[in-house]
Amino acid sequence: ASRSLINALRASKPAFGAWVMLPGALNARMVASSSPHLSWITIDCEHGLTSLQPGVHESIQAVASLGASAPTTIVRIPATGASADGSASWQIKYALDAGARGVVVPMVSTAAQATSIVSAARFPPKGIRGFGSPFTESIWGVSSDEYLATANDGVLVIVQIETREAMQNLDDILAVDGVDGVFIGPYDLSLAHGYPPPSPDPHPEVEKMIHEILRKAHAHSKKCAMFCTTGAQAAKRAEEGFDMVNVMTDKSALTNALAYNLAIASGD
Ligand code: 3PY
Repeated sequence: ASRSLINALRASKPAFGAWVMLPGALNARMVASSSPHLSWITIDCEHGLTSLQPGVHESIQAVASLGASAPTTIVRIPATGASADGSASWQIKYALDAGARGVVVPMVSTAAQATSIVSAARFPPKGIRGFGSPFTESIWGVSSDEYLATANDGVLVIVQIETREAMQNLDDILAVDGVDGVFIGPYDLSLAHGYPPPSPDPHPEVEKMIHEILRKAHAHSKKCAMFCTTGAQAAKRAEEGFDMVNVMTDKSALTNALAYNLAIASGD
């Protein structure tokens, strides 16, 4: 169901997800209907090809039309924490107005940035989110009043830890009230610290940071999410205690499956 991620997190079960890089509502719906093991999808507007308007609206509507079996849909916005009071703020509004159940904000480096992001995602008096989208209630299947009453607690705010500054400010970021969880970006975290990107596993020094983030997130009672590229890697991360584990992207699912089957077909 569209609350499947929130239910899994409340039950402290690892929730597996998939990353939507390719554009189009049909693609998002196909990813969303791929497996009963899928609790959530992230529509990636940072590096992926879905536009915030109208792309995210169309994709979320298409996923929601799957009904009770739909995974929870969250959106990664393009703007980073550095613009927490500017672009990130209105991009969070666009994503949530489209009916997203949560936002992922890249490269959040300070507690002040995290505080602004929480505020952008919550209606007053908790935050500064404006009310007025005519789309949210039909996607959530509730009345407009009910949406207003439940959205603050029903929307996940997830900040990405993937910069040097974020590692220095980790405890302060994790202490911000209203941040539901942190998402580790192993590629950017590696590059920011002068290590090569994971291939597929991160450098041992990056691995230490990943485990420090996991440990500290749980010490602050926050959820910890990890980006993986294979099912085997995702199973290992779930075993290690990560709460949300991205298994792979739609783009790599497509190209890997084609390459694998073409190799078999041609006797390679
Ligand atoms: C990273 O690894 O940097 C990510 O943000 C995952 O897409």
